[in-house]
Amino acid sequence: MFEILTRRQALGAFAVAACVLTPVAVRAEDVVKIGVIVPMTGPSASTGREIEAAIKLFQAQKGDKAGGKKVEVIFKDDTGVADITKRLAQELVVNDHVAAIAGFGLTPLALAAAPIATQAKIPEIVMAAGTSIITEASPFIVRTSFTLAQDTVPLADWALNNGIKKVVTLVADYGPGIDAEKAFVEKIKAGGGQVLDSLRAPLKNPEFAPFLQKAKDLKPDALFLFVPSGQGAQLMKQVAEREFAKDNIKVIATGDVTDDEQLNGMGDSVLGMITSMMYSTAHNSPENKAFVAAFEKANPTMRPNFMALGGYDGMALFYAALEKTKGDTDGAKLVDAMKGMAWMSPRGPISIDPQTRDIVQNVYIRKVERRDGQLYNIEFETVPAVKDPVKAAKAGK
Ligand code: VNL
Repeated sequence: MFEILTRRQALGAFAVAACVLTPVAVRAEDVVKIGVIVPMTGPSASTGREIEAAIKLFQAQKGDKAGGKKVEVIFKDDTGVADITKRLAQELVVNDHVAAIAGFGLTPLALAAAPIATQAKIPEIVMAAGTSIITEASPFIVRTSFTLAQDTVPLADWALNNGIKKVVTLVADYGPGIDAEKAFVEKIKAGGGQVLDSLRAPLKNPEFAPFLQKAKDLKPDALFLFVPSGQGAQLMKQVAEREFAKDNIKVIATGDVTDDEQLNGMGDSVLGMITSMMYSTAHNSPENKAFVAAFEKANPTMRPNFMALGGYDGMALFYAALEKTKGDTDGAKLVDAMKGMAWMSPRGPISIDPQTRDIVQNVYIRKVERRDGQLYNIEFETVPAVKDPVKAAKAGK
């Protein structure tokens, strides 16, 4: 029903409306945009979906404000193609005026964006890719994922301590695979072990069978594996067909292979498999239990894997940096704020190495077990506060 308002009533109503409206209407300069470029289609689509889900969860939990600014996330699908990553990064800088770019599902994609971050002088938060060299491609790169060497060296130590002397390695033939191979081979040799062969399978449409047969024929104590997230199920199916256990050959890997996102579908043949990684869905901490419960509630068909953590913690880092600069989006100031930042993640305690801008974190040795009818990577040993060994070795020289 309409009533005719007195002049005083009308003014009062207007004042109330103005009060209500002011905090809602956000001025353009109070909005900070971050462009997240990930593969959401193509062979690495699960990496993009995990990161997107984790970032959305972070904002649902913590709100969209940091350092007095409203944080707006723009998601872009690069389909896993480096030229597209680069073009999207350029568009995000030029058209959307983003304060940072983030994501990067594969090493070549992270590297393709590096010159854009350098030119635009904005942070590039690497949430997935794991080749050591990446952080050296731009002073604006900060990493919240992991490096392959970081996860691999503790596994090589475990192998040496568990009677493994002769090994064969099989990795995906590109940056992170070569890093994993190098880290494993160097450590095994330094520990008095023997490397019978180092095999590399193509990254695209890999056919693992001939490599696995060759590895089996060499009769090592252990076969070490790395393939990127998304390829583990296919690899482990072919591993199962060869029944390595019958020849007393242990199959060990980085956690990329027994990826939580695919693990449950791999079947009983992976039971007992030993891997190393910086995150397991089954990580036993109150922070992780709360994280997994919230993630699975928001995404009932998904399990958070290590990629989700890269996204979640990358967002935490961006928020914390904005808080520290009090909303100043100057890229160099944001990167400076990120250096040395330390916090408790669902994966355990983490920090950003102020010298290298790489992540320092625990690495866990795990065993695949069935719990409540589901397959999980159950952690049984913790190597605390591991730095990227490649950069640590360079610094020591
Ligand atoms: C990379 C490393 C990608 C580890 C991954 O999954 C992974 C990379 C997509 O640096 O390309 O599990």
